[in-house]
Amino acid sequence: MPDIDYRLSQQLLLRTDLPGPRSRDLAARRRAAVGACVASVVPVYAADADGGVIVDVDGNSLVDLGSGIAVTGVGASNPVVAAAVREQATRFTHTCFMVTPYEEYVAVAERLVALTPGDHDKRAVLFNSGAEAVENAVKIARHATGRNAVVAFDHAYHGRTNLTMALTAKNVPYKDGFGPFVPEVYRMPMSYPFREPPAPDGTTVTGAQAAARAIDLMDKQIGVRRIAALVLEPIQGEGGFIVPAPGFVPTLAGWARAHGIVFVADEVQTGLARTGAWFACEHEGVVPDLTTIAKGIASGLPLSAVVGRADLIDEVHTGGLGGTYGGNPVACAAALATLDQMRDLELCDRARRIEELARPRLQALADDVGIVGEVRGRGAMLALEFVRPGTREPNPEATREIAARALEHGVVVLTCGTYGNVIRLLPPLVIPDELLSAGLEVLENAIRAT
Ligand code: PLZ
Repeated sequence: MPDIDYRLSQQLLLRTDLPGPRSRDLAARRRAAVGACVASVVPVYAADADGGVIVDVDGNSLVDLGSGIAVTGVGASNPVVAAAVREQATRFTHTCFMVTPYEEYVAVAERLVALTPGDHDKRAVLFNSGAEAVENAVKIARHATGRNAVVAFDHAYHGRTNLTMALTAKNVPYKDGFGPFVPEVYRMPMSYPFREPPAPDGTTVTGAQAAARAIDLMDKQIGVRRIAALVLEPIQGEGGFIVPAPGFVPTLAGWARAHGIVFVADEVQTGLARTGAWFACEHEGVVPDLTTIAKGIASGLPLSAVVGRADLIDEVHTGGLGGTYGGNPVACAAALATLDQMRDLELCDRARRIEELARPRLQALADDVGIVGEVRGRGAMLALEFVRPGTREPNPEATREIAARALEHGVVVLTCGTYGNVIRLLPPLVIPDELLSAGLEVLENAIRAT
């Protein structure tokens, strides 16, 4: 990564207990005005952020190991992105692409068509959120195939809208009491190497075998000719940073292709340099029919995309997809600048370097303490799964305690997982080495203290 001039000092510095007095005041205002249904991971309120730090309203400088859930890869106030947003906002903030189109939308589509796996004829359509991208991918698949059934996997997360809640696996907090959900959504077993029961002959289930297990169920329970789409995260995010066994994703993608089923890679969390490649599918040479992209693409301005086979996307009638804000010009300007910065700062390399720095430390710690069952992930998408000592039983209590302790010492980490027993690391890709190291040290101490 070329040298970066950070605007804020890249250091961990605590001036008050957390949350400080100003954060506590804001929390009181919030309780009286904001719906309690919206939760926040940390109780401190942000005032400024840059590189790998978030400065709160009390002047505490925290280490950010979450990037606002994998969004601010190029930093939360990247100067190139900020300048592009400012410039676009002074010209126009909105016309609606469905009314008066503009170049910025076309330019983002061109970039995504070129960047996504495969050199076949592709198209892109822009939306606002990850969930909206996934919904539209399903709409495209249903329209293009004339079929209804959609398959998602155990531990999957695809969003909070009605269709994407149905695709999402975990009940609390995402689905509980919010049904009924759309019909014709089927759930298949995932490849989860750490929690995979051994095969009947005692061997470890391979990715190809795990895929064959799902394929057999799809054939018997749904009927291959009824399936419009398989929707799969190449590495599951909210479900626990589950990296399927090698061969799982390519086997499913190949089978889908052979049966006219649209293979949708949900790269909302894995996409755009996070795993050390532009897209996680590249690690196994998988070329999806459709890819959903959001989060990192516009550094937090609301933008998402469905990108993929031109024959599928252009099969939908003109006017069939859209939305007032989809591909908003300010968000597109942010995306173009973000993509430039990812290339110019060599952030795919940087994500691999973050793994080189962090993984050996995390693994050494795991070997040393009894509660880390597995260290896994790819690039700057790494996780620790916590268990009760000597077992594989999930340990959500320790996980919560460690995350709280890390925050107390100024490091923002996120948890995830079906069992709530995974700590995930998603640092901004531009975090300097020393700050990453300081953040890891706090996390290591929190784990040892638990
Ligand atoms: N697909 C793979 O990770 C969003 C959700 C946080 P939106 N993940 C963070 C929460 O609790 O709401 C996500 C994802 C994958 C789709 C989505 C949905 O993206 O932009 O949040 O709609």
